[in-house]
Amino acid sequence: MFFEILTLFPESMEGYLGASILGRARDKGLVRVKITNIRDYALDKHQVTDDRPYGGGDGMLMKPEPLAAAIRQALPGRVLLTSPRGVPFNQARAGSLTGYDKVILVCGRYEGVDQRVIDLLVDEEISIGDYVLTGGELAALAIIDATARLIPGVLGGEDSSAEDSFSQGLLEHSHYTRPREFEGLEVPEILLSGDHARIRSWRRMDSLRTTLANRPELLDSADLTEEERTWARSIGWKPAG
Ligand code: 4FV
Repeated sequence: MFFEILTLFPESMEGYLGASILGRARDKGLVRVKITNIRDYALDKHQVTDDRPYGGGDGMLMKPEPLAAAIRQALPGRVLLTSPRGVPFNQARAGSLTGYDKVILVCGRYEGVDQRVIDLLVDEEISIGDYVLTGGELAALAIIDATARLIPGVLGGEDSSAEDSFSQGLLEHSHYTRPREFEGLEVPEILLSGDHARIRSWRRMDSLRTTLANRPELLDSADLTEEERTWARSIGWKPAG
């Protein structure tokens, strides 16, 4: 899979994209990442990439010409603009992005970009959360990370996406490793039992408990057995509707 990132701060991306799992995936050729500096497409002598907003208001905007030229040189590909106005990014969207040969990630800066670039060249605006960043670079990294790790072969044996939060519509169960006792806290006995059926159901209950505590709305769309629904209600779940 090929990701091309369009940014005014290419230096801010290399570190993360060169490390650990993503770095190895690039070395293995499973993931290709090209980082393009939008300023290289600002053709005036001062390579200006921002300007004041029509209609007044604070802050600056990304000029259309350099951005449009940078996007066009990267085509063909699925063009995503990272922006707080965007459709919420989630695990399902990460999964569907693996279906594209190339994804082009446009990193906004300043107050945003000229709307005409969005109308002419952006396939979708995508948001990683209801807060405002100084730039879209972190959002682009999050989208690449969440998508790349779903590509077969990217996660080695030590990791697997099968048990991921959201993979079963619930938050992930709690995890424990050695030592058995840490600062007075023991590992739940059942996890030491070797009884995999009982361990699986403990983990399922733990996922339900954690999901009810942190993301109760997920329970309404999760695929639960009748027994799990009864148990979830017994610990306080109030199904919507
Ligand atoms: C953002 C987000 C985000 C807004 C102004 C870039 C910044 C600046 N991107 N999810 N939340 N972007 O805050 O994706 O242009």
